[in-house]
Amino acid sequence: MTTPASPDHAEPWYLLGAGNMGLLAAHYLQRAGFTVIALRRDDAPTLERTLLLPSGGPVPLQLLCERATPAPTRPTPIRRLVVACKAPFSAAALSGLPLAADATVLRLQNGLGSLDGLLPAGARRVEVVSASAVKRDGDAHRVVAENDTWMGESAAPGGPAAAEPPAWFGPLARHWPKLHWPDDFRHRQWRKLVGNAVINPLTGLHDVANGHIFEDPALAAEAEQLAREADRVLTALDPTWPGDSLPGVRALADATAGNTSSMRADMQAGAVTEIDAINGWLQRQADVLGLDLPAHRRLVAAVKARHP
Ligand code: KPL
Repeated sequence: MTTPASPDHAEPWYLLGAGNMGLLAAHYLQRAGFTVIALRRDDAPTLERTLLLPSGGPVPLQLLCERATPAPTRPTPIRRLVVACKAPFSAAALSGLPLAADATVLRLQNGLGSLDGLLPAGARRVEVVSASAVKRDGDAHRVVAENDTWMGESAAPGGPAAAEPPAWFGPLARHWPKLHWPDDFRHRQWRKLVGNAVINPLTGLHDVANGHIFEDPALAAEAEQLAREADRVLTALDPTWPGDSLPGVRALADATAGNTSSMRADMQAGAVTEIDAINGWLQRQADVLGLDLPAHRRLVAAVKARHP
């Protein structure tokens, strides 16, 4: 079911990164009546994928591809862009892209800061935090869980409250299950960040499922130190940060106990990891604040030593 086109639907969304989460976002955008154009390196006319939704059978997903799309459907410069590639590929993926000076960019990636310095000064960056889970299943992409997704523009700590949602948000939220624009977006984003900063490198380095961390006393102690260090930085950045991340991290590890974290999967595949956008972001904030994060420092070094 799609929504009839309105003037706001005339502007297509371009998609950078047609992986699990990028395809899910493209599916919801299409359901809401938006045209989605995939940015690909090849000359294929369309991108054909299959989504397996929890609520039903296979859903064919067909996206136009940029190089094969005629100019009236493919306006340039690009005014709306979803960035769903892995964080470390952002700079290469965005390089040379004709982005409008006031483009809207939806960032659907783990970690923080991966688009810093890469967008035009007037771009509107909307950050996305999702608890949904999508996995490759043979040739298809299985949506394991359609959980809450939050969008927002993180105001600087101590700055004004986050802005009102853009006009396209309402139509999209009618077709993207459990999509929210919360007032406390930054804290939600940070909670996800801390979860990733504890679970991802520990599961990657020890090659264990998420639930194993709190079953192993040594890993649980490491997790506690990582959460404490993250809280120290985040509280220094924003005194309203509750500073009690460990129970949330534990709940996330329990809720995803059988999962292979994205960093474990990357390390198993010998692929570049998102450590710089996750623990590295915390470390960079700590450096500016003059704080030391020994547990994060050790983990960043250990992950990079295995997969430079
Ligand atoms: O987001 C995740 C990831 O693996 O990147 C978690 C929540 C840890 C689930 O595996």
